[in-house]
Formats: sequence, structure tokens, C-alpha cells
Amino acid sequence: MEYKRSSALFAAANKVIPGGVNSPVRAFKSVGGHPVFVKQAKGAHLFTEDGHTLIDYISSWGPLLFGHAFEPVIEAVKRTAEKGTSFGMPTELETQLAELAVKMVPNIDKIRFVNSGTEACMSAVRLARGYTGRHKIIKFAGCYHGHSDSFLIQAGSGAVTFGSPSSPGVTPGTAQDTLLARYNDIESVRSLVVANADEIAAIIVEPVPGNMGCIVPESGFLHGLRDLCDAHNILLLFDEVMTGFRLAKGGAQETTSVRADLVMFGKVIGGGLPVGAFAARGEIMSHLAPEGPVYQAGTLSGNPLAMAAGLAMLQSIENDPQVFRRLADKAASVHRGIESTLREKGIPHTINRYGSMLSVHFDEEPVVDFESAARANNDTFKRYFHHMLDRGVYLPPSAFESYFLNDALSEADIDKTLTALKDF
Ligand code: KE4
Repeated sequence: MEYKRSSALFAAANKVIPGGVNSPVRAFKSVGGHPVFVKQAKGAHLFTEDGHTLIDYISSWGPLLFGHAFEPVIEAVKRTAEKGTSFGMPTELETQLAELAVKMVPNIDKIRFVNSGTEACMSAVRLARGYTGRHKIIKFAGCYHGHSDSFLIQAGSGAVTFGSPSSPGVTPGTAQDTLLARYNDIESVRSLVVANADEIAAIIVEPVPGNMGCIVPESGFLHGLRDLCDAHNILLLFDEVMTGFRLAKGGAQETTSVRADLVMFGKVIGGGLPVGAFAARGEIMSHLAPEGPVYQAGTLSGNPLAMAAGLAMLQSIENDPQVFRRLADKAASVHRGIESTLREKGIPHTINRYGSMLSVHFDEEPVVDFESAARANNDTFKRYFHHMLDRGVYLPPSAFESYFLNDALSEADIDKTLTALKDF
């Protein structure tokens, strides 16, 4: 497939936008080539500026549970926009979305809306630190919580327990308060807790990670985090920006039966418009300004268009809770089809799947954490990505991302996807 127009548009974008994109993963850096520019989309199909139609397995990196240009969301945004786009004053829409989210998600009484998952996670960590009076946090190698300084931390040298900046511009002063553990390795967490007793405000985790590809939590791991937090008065923060309202109405708290103290949301809760959120039981949220001393604010937080889109999305979920089962079944079909073809061809691979989250790793060893995810063969992944793109299937342009299926994906789309792989 030719992408001449996308190539020209990318050249123009590079003149005025760093790297030609407003978020790095879109630039195809890890798969080579140049990004595809989309003109519009409907259901599970992307229509590119080059006149191609692609089957979409990203769904805008998760938000579009029911597919692109979902009628209830479009109508809600149109209807709301005609009354004004932003007021900087409270609207009933914010309360309606908050009431519905609190009804759907376990263990939360109150929720604060922000504009991105990054803002949600950043604010939740500040609230955890303000509530506990402690400074340190534990995160996991490979888990991504947005681009706030406290999260852009990589494992420090073996000797030290705290991390080091993974990006220029993040200071050692910030890095020293972020400790790095290994996902699915409860002993790596326990040793950090013991070594930093009484200094740790929070453990922040993607309960089902999607930023190392999809990683499945091993039995007992998340319960182990809950037990460690209970024993040492540490808050457990579930970053459900990806999993919230995608795995189940109650997200990963529901599917894993593990209670978090603070939960962060993004993506689906905004129905494709910029919404992030963080939520907890009332006695934690009461520490947040203006009720309490922990400051957090935002000009466009609770924006009426975004609230209307999120409300239409969550109401659609409320009215059709079978969507999660349908999505999980579609993911299982894709999993089985890809696995049987790669096995026939003798190509080493492992596929991880949890609900409608799925990722293909070109390594026959299990992928259970960042280290094992990083071991996979990226050259094969690049070939696989472009092979599928050339045949009209748009997969995440990175081996460290999860597929996000949407409910508009049809059997015909899945058949076409699996047929495209046959001559790989
Ligand atoms: P945003 O600030 O991008 O809305 O959310 C940050 C974030 C927080 N937590 C989790 C678990 C996330 O997956 C994300 C963002 N996800 C990436 C995809 N891996 C967004 C895509 C991008 O960076 O463009």
C-alpha cells in the first residue's frame, strides 16, 4: 500500500511540530517508516489520507470501546457544544458523570476530573503523599503512568534502591523519591518496603499492565501488594487509565477482586475526549483542595464537551454490560488465529491476553515483566507490523503496547486480519 500523502503530511508536520507528532509513539520510531495520517474513522475502520481503509486495533489507545464516531457520543458532544464549549464554572454534567462513575466502580466515594491520564496519576501521587505525610513511592519497571517527572524513572544501579531519571530534565532530587520494583515479583516489593519502612506513601501499579505489551498478573501478586500496603500503612494506587471501564464496569478492581485505595482513570471515561480522573473513599479525597490542603486544579477540568462524551460512553456501558464479554470473545478469536498461524510457520512467539487486552511477543519464553518483554525479537516485530499494515490491518506501532479491540470489530474484520497473516 502506498502512503504518499501521509509521507508529505508528515514532512510538513515535522517543520512545525517536534518529531511531526504530538505524542512520540505515533511517530513509528520503533517500527520504522513514517506514520499514517488518518482522515476520519467509523466503527472499527480508519480511512487514511491516502485513500486506504484500515482495520483499527488501537481504538485511539483504548478510549473507543464501541468504535470510532460512536453515535451516542457524537450526538452528546454536538448537543452540548451548541450551548457553549467551556465556562470555568460548575455544570450538572460533571456531577452526573461523577455519580455514574462512583456507582460503577468499587471502593470510591468521590472522584476529581482532570484532562489526561498523566494528570490523574500525578495528582493521585501528590494526594497520597499529602494524606500520608510520606515522600517515597514504589513503581514497577515497564509500567507507564504518564510523563510526570516522578514516573520517568528507570532502575538505578543495582546497589541503590531508588531509581534514576529516564529522561533529561528529570532531576536526581525527584528520582530519589521513586523506587523501582519488578512486576509479578512480590519479593522485589517487600525488600523495598523493608529498606524504606515508614517512608513510602504509595505503591502505584498498572493492575494489568498494557505498556510492556499486555502482562497478566500472576496469582497472588496483586493480593500481595494489598497485604504489604495494609501491613505498612501504604496506599495502593491502581492506575486504571487503560483497564478502567475496559475490563469491566468496575475495571481491574472488579476482575481481580483486589481493593485499591486510589484509582486513576483516563481513555474510556472521556469517550475519546480529554478526560482523566482519580478517585478514592471520602476520607482520602477530603484532603484535596478546596476541601483540604492538597492543591490540584485545571482550567478545562470537567469541560462540558468532555463530560458529555464520557457520560454518553459510561451510560452506553451501563445499558450494555455484555460489551465486555463480546470484546473478550473477539480478543480470544484473534489470539487463537494468530497463534495457530505463527505456530504453523514455526515462528517463536508468545501471546498475552487479559479481557480485551492482547499483545504478541516474538519470543517463545513467557513474558511476565519488563525484562522478559524487552528480550523479544524486535526485528520480527517490525516485519510483522508492516506486513499487517500493508494488508490493511493497523496494529500498535510498538512491541511495548497492547492491542485495544473495539466492539465494532466484526467477524469479517477478524477473518481479514487472520488472512493477512497467512503469507507472513
Ligand atoms: P495520558 O496522559 O496519555 O492520557 O495517559 C497516560 C497513561 C497513564 N497510565 C497508563 C496505564 C497509560 O497507558 C497511559 C497512556 N497510555 C499510552 C499508550 N500506552 C498513550 C499513548 C500515547 O502516549 O500517545
